Amino acid sequence: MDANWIPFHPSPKKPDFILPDGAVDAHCHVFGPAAEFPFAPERKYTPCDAGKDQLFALRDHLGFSRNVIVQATCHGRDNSALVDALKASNDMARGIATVGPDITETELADMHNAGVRGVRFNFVRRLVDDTPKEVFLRIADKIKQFGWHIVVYFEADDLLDLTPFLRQLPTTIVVDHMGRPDVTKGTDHPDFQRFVNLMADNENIWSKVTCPERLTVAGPPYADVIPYAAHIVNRFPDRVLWGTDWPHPNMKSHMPDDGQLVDYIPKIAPEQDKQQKLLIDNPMRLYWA
Ligand code: 0GY
Repeated sequence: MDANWIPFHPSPKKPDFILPDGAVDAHCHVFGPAAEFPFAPERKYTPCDAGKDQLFALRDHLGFSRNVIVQATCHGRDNSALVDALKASNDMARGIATVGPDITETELADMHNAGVRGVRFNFVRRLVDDTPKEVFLRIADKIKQFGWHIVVYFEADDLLDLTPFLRQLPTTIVVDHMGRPDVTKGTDHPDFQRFVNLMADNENIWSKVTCPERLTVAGPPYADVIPYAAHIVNRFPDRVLWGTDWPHPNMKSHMPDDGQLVDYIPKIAPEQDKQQKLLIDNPMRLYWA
């Protein structure tokens, strides 16, 4: 692993918040293990191993029932570690893959049978090289017949430029980490309001209210991020997802305790009906229907 890599928390606490039966961790990854699933040559980072057995053990420890595993950029377009985890999950995991424009219908069908339900388009420059929009549109055209959706990851500063492209996508779109707002600006700031308006204007756009540990300036327990996530949950309760982001790639300031992250959930969704939607109804509709 990279010299400055911070490995995932070795012994997260048991959450104080008891997750409802059937809760879905809708954003997490697997890394390797590299001996079995080598990292991609074009990767921008080399992480520690964090395989499916460790992910499933964390799921059980925290009280989740299911996982949605998102292909991590360190594996490039080789989705083998992801598919292996899905096949081992006993139907308790779904996946988001990364594919190129030359992916065939047979390859997509095989991934669908393994549990893949979408692709990720990544615009974060420190993670991936630039992909032309036409390439993404070709991929979108191929995957839509499978009923898949598209997960997009971008920085807040890129939202304005990306909006016309997002409007062109033919599927449900899930935005990672609320579009990464700058939490020093306030929820009324035009930048965050631009993201809120994007969701208000486009009913096919969902948001993961994830990664307070990435967005925070104050640090744990992430009080400075709560108003942003609570705002999105309140306004769009039927289009939000929550996940741990284990094993937390590229964290530089600190490594979160995953149990403490679960304790953050009732702070952004205090009402039981909102928790039910966030943790069960929404991810089940999108991934297991
Ligand atoms: C995340 C965030 C990051 C990394 C990746 O696939 C990835 O490498 O998603 C990041 O570095 O911000 O969602 O896990």
